Amino acid sequence: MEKGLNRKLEAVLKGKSFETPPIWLMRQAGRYLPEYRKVRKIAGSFLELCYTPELAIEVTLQPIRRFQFDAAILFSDILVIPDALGRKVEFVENQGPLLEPIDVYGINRLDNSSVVEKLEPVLETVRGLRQQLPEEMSLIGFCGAPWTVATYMIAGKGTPDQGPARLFGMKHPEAMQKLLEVLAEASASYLIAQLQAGAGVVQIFDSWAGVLGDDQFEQWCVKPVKKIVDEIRRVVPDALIIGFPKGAGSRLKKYRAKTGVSGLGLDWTVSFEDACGFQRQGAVQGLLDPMRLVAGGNSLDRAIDDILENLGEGPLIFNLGHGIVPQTPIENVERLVRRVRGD
Ligand code: 1CP
Repeated sequence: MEKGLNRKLEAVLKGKSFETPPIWLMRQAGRYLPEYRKVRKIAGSFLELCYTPELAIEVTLQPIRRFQFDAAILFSDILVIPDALGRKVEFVENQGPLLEPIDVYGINRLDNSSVVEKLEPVLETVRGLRQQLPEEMSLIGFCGAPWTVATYMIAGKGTPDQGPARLFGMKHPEAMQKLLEVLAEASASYLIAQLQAGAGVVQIFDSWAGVLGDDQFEQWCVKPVKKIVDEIRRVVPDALIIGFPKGAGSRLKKYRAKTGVSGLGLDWTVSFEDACGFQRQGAVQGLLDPMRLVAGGNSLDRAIDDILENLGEGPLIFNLGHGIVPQTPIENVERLVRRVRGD
């Protein structure tokens, strides 16, 4: 039998529908879990946790043990790519990532020739996870999309609307183009290596796609993601790839058609009417507002039922419209899984 044929998530990405959709949650490993906070403490720094296979495997498996999701997502971060490119990357407690902001000079000196080699500990985590997970459980690998990773490299931190990166791209269009190309090449090799190490699906997170104008969306979001998808499929022709351009709204249809991703991640601002339209082109994932999972109760139940009623007949991956937030009560995650599965 073809490997992974009995995995629901993979089947949905190939266009199949199920009465009970597969479910996993973005950021399913993380600070809302006490067992995560414990391991995080032992690891010392966040990057140390990402680069210690034994610990990264453990935190990847924690939410699977608790909630029996249909897929595990590799525990890592999108900012391991700038780290592997030799940029200074740090995660400050309760503050988020801090990087040394890159300039035109820094961009011209970037060298992506040893990115995959430097990320060997992450690949070891992927191999270890594939060995430990049951055959029917999917393993998702991931990277950040070039634009989103570039926003952190340029500003040196998270910002509300990525003003610094947008401004940089307007003042230095050629350097921006170069940065996105370097990141696309590095990300493609990294995702190919993850697929070869045992990931059955990869997701490209473009968390900041929604702050771009039309022309920039095409140049900075669609074009580099298409480059990654083309490069992956040249080496792994049947690769299953989920694209999540958060905030892309009405541009989502064009995004899937142009980039060639198999599945489309949707945030909670997408209407059911639009989501149904996208689903006619292939699998969709997401839609549930992470705040519903904090609220719980009726508000959560109604939102789950709406998604199942509107999208349950087509290829659907049940997920949030963005990552779980740290204040999410664990019992609400349990309630969500039970309701989706009809238990
Ligand atoms: O101290 C801690 O424990 C740090 C919290 C944390 C965690 C648990 C960070 C810092 N990263 C992660 C893990 C992570 N990041 C995963 C693991 C797999 C999973 O369970 O889903 C994934 C897929 C990511 C991806 C990621 N990192 C994105 C894309 C998705 C998204 O949330 O938009 C982004 C933008 C990042 C950057 C980042 N890393 C960490 C933080 C707090 C941030 C966001 C910074 C900001 O506010 O802009």
